[in-house]
Amino acid sequence: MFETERKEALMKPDRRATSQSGMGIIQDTGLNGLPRIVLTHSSGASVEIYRHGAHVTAWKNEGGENLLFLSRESRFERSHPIRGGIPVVFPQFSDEGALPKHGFARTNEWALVKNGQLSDGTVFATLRLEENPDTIRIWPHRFALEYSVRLSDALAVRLSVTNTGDNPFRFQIALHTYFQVADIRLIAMLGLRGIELVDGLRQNVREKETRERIAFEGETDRVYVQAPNRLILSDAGHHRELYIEKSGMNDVVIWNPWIDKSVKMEDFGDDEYQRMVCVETGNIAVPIVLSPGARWEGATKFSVGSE
Ligand code: TA6
Repeated sequence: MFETERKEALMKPDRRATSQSGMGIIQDTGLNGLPRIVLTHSSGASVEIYRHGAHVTAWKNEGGENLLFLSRESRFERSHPIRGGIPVVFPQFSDEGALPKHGFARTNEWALVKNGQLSDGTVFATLRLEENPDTIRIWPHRFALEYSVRLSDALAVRLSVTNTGDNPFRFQIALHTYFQVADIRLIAMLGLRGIELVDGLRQNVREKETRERIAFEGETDRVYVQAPNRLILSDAGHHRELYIEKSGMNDVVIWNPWIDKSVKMEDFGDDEYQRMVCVETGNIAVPIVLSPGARWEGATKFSVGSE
């Protein structure tokens, strides 16, 4: 599919505004004057992407409801990651190394390198980040990250990493996706029974998940290692299910800060834990080692069904 995108994009002009029937792409300035890309699909669905961090901040259905969570306290500042949406985590997950937490991809400005519309009506934008003096200073490797966001009746995102340098490097990578839910106490994660988990709240103890329906009753911060490629987030309060289908990404993280952690987060409302959950897809437990010239890619597709 992505090869098709590459070919078809070459055929399509690069539009700077919406094309016929309101579909297509707009580039404007969003909050705090940060450059923003808005993709609109013929169904009325839309996606907002800030070039700061290649950060998807909204995935709106035809009714205009944001299916992703975005904190009302989020700081749209170049020095700070946006709180909510889909943060891109690279080359380090969390504080599992010497880099800034979750790495530097989410606090660098990415370039829009391609956009267009496929014959099936899918609209897409591709963004790119390469090494720069700031990244080289803390992570002495040359790389090219490409991030393709495709909107149809689903939202599909694909990440690729190319080692453009002369030495191998290792990295972790993840899409740290925040979903908006009606009530955290009424949701459940399905499909993780039997999967090994690493519990970040219990000194990273490892154990097998025994539950088919995982409810959220407190702070939750767990990595599921080698998780199934298709998972379901049941959002009973909205009478809907969110389907998460990953490829090339081994692990899944589920996270909710709950009450105490929410109060400590200055870019997150004290009560907002009730209306969000993170379901993250990526390669965390086993970092990837990339040889010079080699390329890795992984993808995740999000879609919605009624419950
Ligand atoms: O993905 C879970 C996690 O690592 C949690 O431990 C929590 O710190 C969360 O990420 C948010 O991290 P951030 O740096 O965005 O505040």
